[in-house]
Amino acid sequence: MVLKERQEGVLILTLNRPEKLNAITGALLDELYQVLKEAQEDPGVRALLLTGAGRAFCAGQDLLEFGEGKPDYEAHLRRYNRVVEALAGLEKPLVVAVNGVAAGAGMSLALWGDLRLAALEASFTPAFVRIGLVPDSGMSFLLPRLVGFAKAQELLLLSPRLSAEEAQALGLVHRVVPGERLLEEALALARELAQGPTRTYALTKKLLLETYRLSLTEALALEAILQGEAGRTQDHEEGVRAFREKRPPRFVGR
Ligand code: T3D
Repeated sequence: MVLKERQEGVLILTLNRPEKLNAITGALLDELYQVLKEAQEDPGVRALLLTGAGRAFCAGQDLLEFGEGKPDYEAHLRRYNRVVEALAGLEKPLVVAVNGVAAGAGMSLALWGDLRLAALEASFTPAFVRIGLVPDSGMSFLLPRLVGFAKAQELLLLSPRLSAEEAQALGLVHRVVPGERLLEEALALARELAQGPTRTYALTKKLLLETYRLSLTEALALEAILQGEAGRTQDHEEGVRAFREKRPPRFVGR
């Protein structure tokens, strides 16, 4: 259900249930969690790229997974939450290539990307409220941070279907490209990141997430601690040396 392909330092993950618009099942969540955990621990993986097979990125929870029965939502969400924690805590950059519709938890997955590209024909819809559910998979946390509280209220209560360009105007997407160039552009970006100072990316991601809940004084203290850590990396040394020698740096990710 999750295809994996390695291209140099980039791990490409493709949600692969195209006949179901890559809708999420418990089994898919467990597989995704496993793959993310392995990627986190593998020093050879220095950037990830997530996309969907077929015409959709991901239609969110598979609404037919539980047949006529109702799932125990609280228990089911624990399977979601560990994936979201793995994405949020991923110490490597994640590029997301939204190739088609991203709905519900599928939209959340897309938003957890550090850099988000969308095909011109992609679309985004929170979807939760349309089936009487509250936002989950981190959507209530991330959306107001990305678009502001007022816009998040509107998106979550009305659940419109946004075009890729509308999503870009709101800051949900960084770049919109023609569908036929999406993977090529996303891969070029992931490759660029895979050559970068991986540890520094991890620390930068951590700062961006953490400082939201901190006071200025606490945020400055955390910056100092993490700068201390970044300053001890080989990549920092190399960056400064390369600057002095007027040449591009050769980062090793440590
Ligand atoms: O534990 C829990 O369950 C709680 C967790 C919740 C997390 C969530 O993600 S809640 C939100 C769940 N997702 C949705 O509500 C989205 C439902 N789907 C749609 O609104 C639309 O299908 C789309 C906007 C995604 C795409 O629309 P469109 O017009 O491009 O395609 P379509 O014709 O509606 O769908 C094509 C097929 O995919 C269709 O099947 P069929 O008729 O060809 O056999 C449709 O039923 C199927 N499909 C689409 N979304 C889902 C799905 N099948 C199962 N689950 C889906 N989410």
